[in-house]
Amino acid sequence: MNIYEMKRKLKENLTEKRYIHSLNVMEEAVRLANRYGADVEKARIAGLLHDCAKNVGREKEDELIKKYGIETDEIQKHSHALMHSILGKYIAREEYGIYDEEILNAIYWHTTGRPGMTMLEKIIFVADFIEPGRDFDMAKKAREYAYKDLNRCIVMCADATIMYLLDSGKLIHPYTLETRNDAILALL
Ligand code: DGI
Ligand code: FE
Ligand code: FE
Ligand code: FE
Repeated sequence: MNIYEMKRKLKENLTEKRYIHSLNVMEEAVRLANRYGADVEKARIAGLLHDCAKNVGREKEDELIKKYGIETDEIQKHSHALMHSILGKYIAREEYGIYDEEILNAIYWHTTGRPGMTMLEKIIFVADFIEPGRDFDMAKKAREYAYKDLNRCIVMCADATIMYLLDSGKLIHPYTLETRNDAILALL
């Protein structure tokens, strides 16, 4: 599938708002890849497709988890927000024909991050948070650092997510905490 076909299919499968967000993340990811010397074409595809599972719907989500034999832990199972990045990897492969493991992993890890992220994984994690459509305060602050100090920017993204999760009483996945700790350790 070429990028135009991917865009057409994605547009059919996402809400308009989510599709625009995806295009924004794609463009931000390309800018970050240029800045940090990552593979620009991989960043473009991973950015475009990172949320491809976002609007799947609950029933279909359960069906696909079974179909692809996706293994999840207790916390992931109870969070649609966490499941969409995991399921996204499988949808990108099965429905968009993406077989590049680096791209698939960047999609898989885009919500929580993980310790020891690759540059492409960091780029998608950050691009998702700072794309121009995100206009909350923390996104503005993180945007200032994205092109100066990527690890510091990751700390800011993780902090904002953790504060939001605490504030709304949601489960915090250990990966979310590990991402923050790993990025802080990288600053020391
Ligand atoms: O899909 P997007 O909205 O573009 O962004 P995303 O994939 O980074 O997802 C953000 C959502 O994921 C946000 O509502 C917070 C949630 N999230 C991130 N880390 C965790 C989490 N939710 C839970 N329950 N636990 C986490 O550790
Ligand atoms: Fe997402
Ligand atoms: Fe994110
Ligand atoms: Fe996103």
